[in-house]
This record gives sequence, structure tokens and C-alpha cells, in this order.
Amino acid sequence: VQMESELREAIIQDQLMLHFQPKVEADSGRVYGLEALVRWNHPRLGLVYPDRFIGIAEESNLILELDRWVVNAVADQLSKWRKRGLPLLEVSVNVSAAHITRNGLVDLFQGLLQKHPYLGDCLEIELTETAIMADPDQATVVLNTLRRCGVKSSVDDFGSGYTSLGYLKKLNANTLKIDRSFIDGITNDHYDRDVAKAIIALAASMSMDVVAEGVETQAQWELLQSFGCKYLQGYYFAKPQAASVIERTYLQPL
Ligand code: G
Ligand code: G
Ligand code: NA
Ligand code: MN
Repeated sequence: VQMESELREAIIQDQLMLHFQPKVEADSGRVYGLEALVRWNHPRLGLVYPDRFIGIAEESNLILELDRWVVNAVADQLSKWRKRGLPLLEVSVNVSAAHITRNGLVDLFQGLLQKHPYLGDCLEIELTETAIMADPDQATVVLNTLRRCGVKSSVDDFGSGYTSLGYLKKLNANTLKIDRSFIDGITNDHYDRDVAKAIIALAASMSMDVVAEGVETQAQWELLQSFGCKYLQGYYFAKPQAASVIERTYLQPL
């Protein structure tokens, strides 16, 4: 309860901040996009990670405000980079299941794109497989509407939940993100390796892109590349970092 009211204050007082984790092309290692990840700069506790507060926010409507804060903060950051002549990479934002069932997501993005039309092809939402299956019909409507507005979508943590393949096709998401738990084992566990391969093949058969999450070694990179996985993300390439670091390291003026 105390955490919840502190979090409510934190959103109002801008104690939240974003880190960004690069996503790279498997063939070249080139950074093509970023995933935005929220952190809480707590006045007493220091930097608090989302594992400690997303769950609390999800127990109340606070998660809607938090997701809204994150989406707006991403748009602000991209606008700043644009004003300074830096390239706009595509940025994905995690949204919670509550935002699908309780609506509001389409309005949020439409409002934002009206204000910042140049963000048209750079925003993407990430929804976990589990969040999608909580209300697959509604998720399908929302993702298809967003897609028509120019907002892409990824199915996050894919392989950890129970998606019906019929829904996956209707969902029309752009990308599957292979859950980190399978990538962990691909160099020594046949089961993990076969699951990763199967997800890559499934994505190809549905004309979806595929990102492997949690890549931590060169060996995993090479193996995933040999399986035809085009996009990778993980500590081997880069951890989530503050905007200033991302800017210095990856964004060269146009
Ligand atoms: O950044 P980190 O690895 O600690 O993130 C842990 C979890 O918190 C991830 O599963 C991620 O999906 C979730 N998360 C991170 N940022 C956000 C956010 O802005 N909104 C929501 N809803 N979840 C987030
Ligand atoms: O659930 P989601 O995929 O949104 O989780 C993103 C989280 O995964 C972030 O908190 C990020 O810090 C974490 N993460 C990203 N890359 C790696 C990695 O290579 N290894 C591990 N263990 N965690 C990672
Ligand atoms: Na994610
Ligand atoms: Mn994930």
C-alpha cells in the first residue's frame, strides 16, 4: 500500500526514468532499434527496477498511468534526438495486459502521432504472450488498429505462454520475441535449441520478424544466426542504458 502511493507520487513528480536496450541485426551487429525499460529513481532507495513495482502497479489502475508516462517519455526522447539532428531508431515500449482490456491504448498513440507525426514508423508496442492470451480477441482488434496508425507490435516472451496458433495468425503482430529462457540453453540443451529453431520457423511461416532475447555469448549469436534469426538483443551486445549513453554510443548525427 505504501509502495503504491509512493509510486503514484513518483509518476506525478517525474521520478521515473527510461533506460534503452539496443536491438541488433544478427548479420552485421548493427543497432537498428531500442527497447525502452522503465526505472524508478527512488528518493531513498535509489534506482529501483520494474520487477519490484510493475506488479504493484498492475494491481491497480496505476499501471495505465505508468504505461502512459512511458509512452510519452519515449516520444519526448525521440523528439529531442530529432531536434538535434540524430537519427530516429525504432523504439519499443512494454505495455501491460490491463491496457488491452481497459482500452485507451489506441487513443494514447493516436494523440501522440497527431502531435508528433514524424514518429509514424518508429513506435512499437511489446505485449507478452500471456497478456495477449488474457483477451486475444481484444488484443487482435487493438494491434490491428494500431498497425493501421503506423504502430508496430511484438509478442514478448514468446514460448513461455500458451498461444493458440490460430490467434497468432489473426493477431497480425510484426515480430515474435523468443523468450530469454530458451536462449539461455541453446548451446547445450537440445530441447531449448529445438524450441528456438521452431519459433524462428514459425515466425517465417507467418511472415513475422523474430528477435532472440537475452543473448549473452558469441556462441549463442552464431548459433541463432545459423538458424536464420535476423535480430538479437542481450547483454552480449548492450545492457539497458540511459539515453545520454545511448546517444553517445550509437547515434551519429545525420
Ligand atoms: O528492465 P528489466 O529487465 O528489469 O525489466 C523487467 C520486466 O519489467 C520486464 O519483463 C519488462 O517487460 C517489464 N517492464 C520494463 N519496463 C516496463 C514498462 O515501461 N511498462 C511495463 N508495463 N512493463 C515494463
Ligand atoms: O520481459 P522483457 O523481455 O521485457 O524483459 C526485459 C528484461 O530483460 C530487461 O529487464 C533486461 O534488463 C533483461 N535482459 C535483457 N538482456 C538480457 C540478457 O542478456 N540477460 C539477462 N539475464 N537479462 C537480460
Ligand atoms: Na519486453
Ligand atoms: Mn521479453
